[in-house]
Amino acid sequence: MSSAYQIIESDEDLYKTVTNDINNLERKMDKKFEKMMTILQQSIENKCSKEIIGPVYDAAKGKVAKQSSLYQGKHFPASLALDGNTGTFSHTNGERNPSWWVDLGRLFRVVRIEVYSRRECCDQYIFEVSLHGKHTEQSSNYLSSFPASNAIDGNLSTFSHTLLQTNPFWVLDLGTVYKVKMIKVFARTDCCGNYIHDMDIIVGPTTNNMTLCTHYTGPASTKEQLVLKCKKPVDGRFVKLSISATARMALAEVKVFAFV
Ligand SMILES: [Ca+2]
Repeated sequence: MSSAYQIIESDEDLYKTVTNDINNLERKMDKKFEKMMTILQQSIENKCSKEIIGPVYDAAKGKVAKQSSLYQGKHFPASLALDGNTGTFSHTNGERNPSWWVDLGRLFRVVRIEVYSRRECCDQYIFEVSLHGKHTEQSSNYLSSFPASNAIDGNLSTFSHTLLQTNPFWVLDLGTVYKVKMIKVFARTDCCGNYIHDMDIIVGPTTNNMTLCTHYTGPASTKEQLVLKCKKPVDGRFVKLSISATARMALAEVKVFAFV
């Protein structure tokens, strides 16, 4: 056997040895890789079970909500849409692009948003129409210090007052049409509550198109607060109180309530 053949034979042995070593190494690496992948997979699954696939819950409960406006500047805040009670509701003013939003406090993976509409609408709710800054008139002024606007200044100690005349009246312009259901009339607190009697309350979209809301015979007492409900809701922008007699009309305060 020549020396050249021995070298080749020796190289074959070396080749086999190296090949075996490589195969062994690959198997070890495969096992380690397999183990790493198993650990990684378990890690992902654990994370998913806690943060992604975990139990779905209401992340908005108790969080801070806001909305683009409050109805009449004070009613139905955004938080009423998160109080867990479907009998209450949030409500904006009538406006362009109204919006409501909630700050969840941190990042969440949101999977579902449930929105509930008002359960009962809308005849269940009447609310005071803000009269601040609204236009008022009366049939005459007893004195300049008793203007018609004294009846909507929020102060029970000030009052409007007409002259003694036939069919005195007081009229309010709400600025927009409401579905009016109730009027509260506050008599003077110092005296003369009995000035309020035989009073018609009429409501309408224009002063030429008015409908009787209700009639109050009276007379009222000093400091009395009259709650006068329309027999049925009346769509109106103007609210007029008039006495069908020769009388004075004096009103400490008037409040109008309408359906939302
Ligand atoms: Ca007043």
